[in-house]
Amino acid sequence: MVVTVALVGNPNVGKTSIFNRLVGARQYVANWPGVTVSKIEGATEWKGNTLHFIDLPGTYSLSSKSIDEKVTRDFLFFSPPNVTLLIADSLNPEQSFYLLIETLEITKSVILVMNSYDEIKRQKIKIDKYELQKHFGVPVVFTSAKTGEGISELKDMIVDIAKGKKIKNVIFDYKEYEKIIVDIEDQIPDDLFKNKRYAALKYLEGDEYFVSKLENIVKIDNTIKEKAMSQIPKIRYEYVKYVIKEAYSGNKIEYIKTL
Ligand code: GDP
Ligand code: K
Ligand code: MG
Repeated sequence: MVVTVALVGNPNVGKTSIFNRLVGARQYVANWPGVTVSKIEGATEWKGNTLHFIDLPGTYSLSSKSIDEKVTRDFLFFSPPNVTLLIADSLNPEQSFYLLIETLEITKSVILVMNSYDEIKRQKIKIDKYELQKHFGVPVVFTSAKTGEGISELKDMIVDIAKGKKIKNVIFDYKEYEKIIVDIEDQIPDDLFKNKRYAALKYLEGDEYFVSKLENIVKIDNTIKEKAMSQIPKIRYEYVKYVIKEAYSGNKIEYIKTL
């Protein structure tokens, strides 16, 4: 089978290094339509399957505030790949996990790639894979783009996910905002968005695109909306901190002490 695989991650987490490990020299660069952001693609054969990779622009969020965020978000939302790799920096997971939660709101076919695992071992930090899997509802692969560790396991996992391997999904809970999210979802016409929950959430967060699509359709209290805009990212960060505390042990790196 042919599998399209997108690489998503914060800047500097090793996305391009992992991409190079996956595809070797078989890559080509173009531009995304209409913008001067590079579109890097490449393919590899793996156990009778063609894996086609797209290295998306590095981003901290998917709220489409910058061109890079918008290219990444629009690609995931409008041209969903079969599998998405969330490349995380294992040494600095907070922002990576935040982006993971946002990515999981668009697609459930995500693999959490815990990169720079060589450094984790060197610094004698322990990460419990099963805690990460349990709390995020995604399969986890530890990799090092430096040594090549985990790359074969990652390609096997990509094929498994593309073939429909079931993962126990976690529905992220926005607590007191759940009622408002459902209220907005109910006001969205069926033919407008397939993923109404995502549209509702992004509308609440003030995302330009979803606001423009929904501002004349959805009626909600303005004070609630304003509060939600700042609280929703906070709820995600609280959860990220909780998961890091559950999953990380051994030698503590500085940021964990501050959580
Ligand atoms: P990108 O911005 O996400 O595409 O990140 P790059 O692939 O350009 O890598 C950023 C930096 O991290 C480079 O200096 C890489 O050599 C380094 N790097 C990437 N992956 C690893 C890894 O698994 N282990 C270690 N130790 N360094 C890595
Ligand atoms: K790095
Ligand atoms: Mg890069």
